[in-house]
Amino acid sequence: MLKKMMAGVVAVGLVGVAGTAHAGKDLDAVKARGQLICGINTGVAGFAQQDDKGKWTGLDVDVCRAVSAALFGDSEKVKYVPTTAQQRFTALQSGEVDVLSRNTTYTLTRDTALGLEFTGINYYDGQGFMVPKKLGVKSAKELNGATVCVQPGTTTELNLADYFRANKMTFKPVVIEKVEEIRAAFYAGRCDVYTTDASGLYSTRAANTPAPAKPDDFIILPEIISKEPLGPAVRQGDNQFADIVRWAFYAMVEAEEAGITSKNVDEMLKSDNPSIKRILGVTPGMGKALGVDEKWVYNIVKQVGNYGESFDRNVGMGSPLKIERGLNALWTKGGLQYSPPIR
Ligand SMILES: N[C@@H](CCC(=O)N[C@@H](CS)C(=O)NCC(=O)O)C(=O)O
Repeated sequence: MLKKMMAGVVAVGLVGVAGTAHAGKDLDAVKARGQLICGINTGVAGFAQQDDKGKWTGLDVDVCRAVSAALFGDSEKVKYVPTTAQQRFTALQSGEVDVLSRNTTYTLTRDTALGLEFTGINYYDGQGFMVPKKLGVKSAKELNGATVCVQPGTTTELNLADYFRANKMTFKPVVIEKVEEIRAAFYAGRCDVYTTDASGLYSTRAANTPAPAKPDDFIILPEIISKEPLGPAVRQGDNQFADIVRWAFYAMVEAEEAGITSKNVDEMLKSDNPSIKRILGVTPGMGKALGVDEKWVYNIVKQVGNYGESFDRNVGMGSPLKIERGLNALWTKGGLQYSPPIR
């Protein structure tokens, strides 16, 4: 086994030295198929949701679309595969999906032991608690003894246990895999508290509160108990494919910073700014380096929009969720969204 691994290491090393790396097997498979298979969640409004015609939209869906635009010049060459929190890693490891773009927290063990490669962070989040207003609870510190609804296979489950232990409180978990069932359980009062990423709480409250209850009947407590950097991931083993997924997302962030939008991108093709010319492929080189068409960023921005446009449309002020940019603002505006230079 060790010998085999060493042989692999030597082979990889040689390819690297020779600089003649071919597209890896994942990228080859995607290209041969002419379609990207993207694992998404089963339905979290603003992140991945399906309309009555079967079309998926959302912030996580836009990452899939950006990768498709970079690869095929067309953002719609994507097959979407809904995955629960528990199934998602197997779906990626087994090759059922090429990429996972599904409110998945980037952690050490997922990046190593699970064999994933995270390619960016498309939403900086943290875990929160939602409770019915009528409980009169104002702080998570008042939750001692509470019944808490939580999805298995999540960082949520782990943080929940840590938080209660650290604060010397107890809780009774109600563990339910399917998101629609956990929502139903919470709204039916089977648990006092629903805990997940704050984005998921905002989304659930805005889109899934069943009438006659109103979103305002529920509050999200002020404590954010964890870091949940959510981002796309691929399997380890195909660096070029990982690079394309990584830079497809960065391109959206870089475009926002450069002021390139889906509305002005055609005008921007005429810009004299050397950086914009490079980003949009007017000055060639970046596409070649990544192994995609020189118009890759143009295609992403024209068809999907820049990161700010995607954020506003799906989860921000242009959406029912009305989430503030907060940590997801560009670094130039006090946030954490930052793309390494496209050069
Ligand atoms: N970010 C956390 C939680 C992710 C997660 O699965 N959250 C739930 C609640 S918002 C979800 O997406 N459910 C949708 C589904 O199961 O399809 C993780 O990576 O473990």
